[in-house]
Amino acid sequence: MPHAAFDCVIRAGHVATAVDEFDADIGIKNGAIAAIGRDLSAGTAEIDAKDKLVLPGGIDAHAHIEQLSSAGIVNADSFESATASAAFGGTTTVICFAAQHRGMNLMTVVGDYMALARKGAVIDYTLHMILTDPTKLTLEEHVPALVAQGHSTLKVFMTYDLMQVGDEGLLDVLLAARRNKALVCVHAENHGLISWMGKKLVEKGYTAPKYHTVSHPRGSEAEAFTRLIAFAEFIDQPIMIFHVSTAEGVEVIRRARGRGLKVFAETCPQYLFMTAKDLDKPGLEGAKWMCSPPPRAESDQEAIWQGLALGDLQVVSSDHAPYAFDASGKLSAGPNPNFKQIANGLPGIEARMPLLFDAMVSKGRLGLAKFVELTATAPAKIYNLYPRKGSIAIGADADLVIWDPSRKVALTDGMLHDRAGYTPYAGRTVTGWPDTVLRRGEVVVRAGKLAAKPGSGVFLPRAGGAAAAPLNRLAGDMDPARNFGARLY
Ligand code: DUC
Ligand code: ZN
Ligand code: ZN
Repeated sequence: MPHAAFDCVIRAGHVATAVDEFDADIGIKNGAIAAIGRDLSAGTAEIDAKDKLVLPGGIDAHAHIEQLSSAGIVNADSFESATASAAFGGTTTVICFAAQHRGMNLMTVVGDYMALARKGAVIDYTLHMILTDPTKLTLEEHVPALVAQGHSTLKVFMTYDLMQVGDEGLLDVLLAARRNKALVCVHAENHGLISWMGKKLVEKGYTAPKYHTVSHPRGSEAEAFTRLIAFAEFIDQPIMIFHVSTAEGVEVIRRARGRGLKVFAETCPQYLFMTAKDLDKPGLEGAKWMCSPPPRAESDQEAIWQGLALGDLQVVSSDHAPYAFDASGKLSAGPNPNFKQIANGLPGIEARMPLLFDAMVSKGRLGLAKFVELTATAPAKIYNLYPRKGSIAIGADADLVIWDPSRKVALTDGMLHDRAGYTPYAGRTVTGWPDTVLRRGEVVVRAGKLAAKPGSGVFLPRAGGAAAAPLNRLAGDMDPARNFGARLY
């Protein structure tokens, strides 16, 4: 019997990319897309996608997995549970973190997270390296060595007592990134404002989870974005601003991009679908909706949607950071914590794509092509995974989601596959859900069952790529031609 031309054919689906939609069969060979056409010859396996959409597997570019927090607690998920949860939600690539805490050796940290991922991941992965201790050793020896191994994003915090790097540390990291052609991702909020407000609120007895939102004044975001962008322009280093939550923040980014700066920006479902009012619950219940920055107002949601529509923001990631509602997570400081003692973060790796599909396609905001762009193609391009990931094209990895656009799913606590034990979206019904998910041509989810083995995900080494390339618009004080010859790069 002659060999089939394809290992698998996905037949008669409605294929969508960030630019096109068409009815076609997709032929898969050796984990990659080998043919897109009508009436392709038979594959060894066949998947009927009639009345379904065929979409690129999602890329979640911001997820905290098995990560140790500065307070010493670990996220509820293992690599296995987080990536399985991702796959059930239609995500086939994740960018998670290797988190250096102060005093830690970055080489060891990255090695440790890589070992965890290698053991557990069921989808493909790559890392952002969190730097909280940007010493000379870290920046001049470890960062170059790790970038050469394919770890080409550095992440820094401008807030959190034990994580923030301060203005000089931020400049040091921006400069190291420029030297190594890496991108810098930033959690940008004004530390002093948040720290001061947190203390004042607790001092006066305002300790419930809802006061977490008040302790992160909205202006702390625009101020930090403005300072960060000034520093990035000064060093001539591209940046990605994580989890934009306010209208003013969007405005600052729009102005910077209008001046031609390489400022990329991300938001998350919590800033599109939740508001500060979600934290206003009896007792400690509001802790389940606590994340930083906090959810804001409906007017911010609208401004963020507009920012996505106009391209000021390019990516929607989950910022998955699950903590169980018990002593292992949200209540780790005891049964009666004030909001400052409660871990920040929400589960979201599985709900990200369905929530966005429901809003963008089923309810019609921005449409199917933009959904694909925000959830897969744009993160692939910015993080230099494209064209291997993020689209449906000949030669690309066969990371494909066969999506049922009409399936209605009521979200409830416990129905998702992460280990938080709750979803902040419980009570919502979404229309559209992933049916079958393939990663490099292998079925990883089918009929509600996981079919992939732990450790079957692979590491995706990345260089910085086009997004991380500087503009070569040197600030006068950094330009030897204009600073009396001082060479600072
Ligand atoms: N905020 C962060 O900065 N990281 C993880 C989760 C969160 O809410
Ligand atoms: Zn953050
Ligand atoms: Zn985060």
